[in-house]
Amino acid sequence: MNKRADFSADLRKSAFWMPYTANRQFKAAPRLLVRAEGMHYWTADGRQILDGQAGLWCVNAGHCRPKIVAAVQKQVAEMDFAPTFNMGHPIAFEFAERLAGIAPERFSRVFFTNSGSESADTALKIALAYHRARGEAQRIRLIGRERGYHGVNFGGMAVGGIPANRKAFGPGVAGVDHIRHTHDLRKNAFSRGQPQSGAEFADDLERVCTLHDPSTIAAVIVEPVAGSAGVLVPPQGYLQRLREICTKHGILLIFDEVITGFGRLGQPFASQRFGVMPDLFTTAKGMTNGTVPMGAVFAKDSIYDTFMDAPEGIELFHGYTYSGHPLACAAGIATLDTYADEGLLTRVQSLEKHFEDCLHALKGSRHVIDIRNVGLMAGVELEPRPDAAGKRAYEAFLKIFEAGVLIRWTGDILAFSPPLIVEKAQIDRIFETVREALKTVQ
Ligand code: PXG
Ligand code: PLP
Repeated sequence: MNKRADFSADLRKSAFWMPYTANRQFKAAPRLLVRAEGMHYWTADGRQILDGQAGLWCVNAGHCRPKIVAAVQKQVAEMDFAPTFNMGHPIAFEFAERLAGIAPERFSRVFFTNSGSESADTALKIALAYHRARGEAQRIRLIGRERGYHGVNFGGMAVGGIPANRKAFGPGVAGVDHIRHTHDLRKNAFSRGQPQSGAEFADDLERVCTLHDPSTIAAVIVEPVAGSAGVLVPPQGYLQRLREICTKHGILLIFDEVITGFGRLGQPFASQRFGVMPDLFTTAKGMTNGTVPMGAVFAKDSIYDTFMDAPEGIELFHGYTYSGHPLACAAGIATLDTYADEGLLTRVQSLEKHFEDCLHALKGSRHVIDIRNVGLMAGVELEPRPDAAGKRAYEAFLKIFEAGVLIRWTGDILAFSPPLIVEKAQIDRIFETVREALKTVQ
């Protein structure tokens, strides 16, 4: 057993201020992961855990894949870091080319970031600067959606629509507004795949356009499938309608594909799955299989070309020290190789039906008020306890973890997003574990 596996310190005074975690509760009863391989984690006390959430929606090819490990090891020994401001290194160019190669047609430009949050802010800034570059500097408004998640930086937080992520942090960014979310339990509970009803929720964008004058709006940003808010699947026709309204008013449509990108829905990107093209889209997570932090914004050629029509000089005053970091690029190229070798970007097509059937067999289990899914993403919504929202799902999460399966919980929703290498028997095991746990959840 390796040294870290013996870790058993009292964490109650630990220096680590943990993200999105109830620090005092966690540190009093920690759950520590020390090793990972394929579909599994191992805990500090030696238990094997089936990973039902791909790390944090990111480890799409499973853990510690040999090609990726080797590529990172080789790169770190060869060239640890090199700047991309006024300098370059070959693998950043190579990786961008490879990414463009799996993107939808006419998305052949890629801007590197280090996370989904940075991708969201980068996309919003590109949208504003694009309109300005083409003489429409009055387009300064950014529109998000209720229950949207676009990371934690100021831009992404402002267009985001999860109240708890916003309320402690002041007024945010000026000129932001939101359209309504698409969740409709009354009509769409227990839908398999895209709900039939609700395309008209997209018309809420017309309301916002009327309110502000559409010529002041730069961009609308939505997740094709809302992930963090609990897997909200777009109603049939909804994304098409959003696209039409944006086109009609000259507004850029940004898809946030941080979760939906890299095969989660059975195509490289959700735009391909749903047949609706945005103008910009953001990615991160599965881009490097979670190995090294990295994100990217993909831009339509016409957007990039607009910037390149300007007089000679820096076309976009934006970038991160680590944009195109060599280790991340090495991990990313090896990730795309692994996806290609194993057909992972489309593998979900052959798993989706089995996943859906096992998932929906939870209908009728105690507390379950909705089940929803698309691709290899699913949410199971539990009825909240009176006066204790979120507690029931947390209890379920703990019981499921004790039974050897890691899943995600958010509010009173259990979320599922296993690595795309998952086998059918492992899908059975995940949902069987959930079914058993729900029998004892209060
Ligand atoms: N956009 C979307 C659509 C996301 O899902 C981000 C942006 C931000 O990415 P970074 O890399 O900055 O975290 C995300 C991230 C959850 C959960 O539990 C979801 C995310 C991150 C952590 C937890 O649902 N999504
Ligand atoms: N803050 C300071 C003082 C800096 O010098 C820099 C980058 O040079 C940043 C923040 C931004 O850091 P990064 O490029 O890693 O996002």
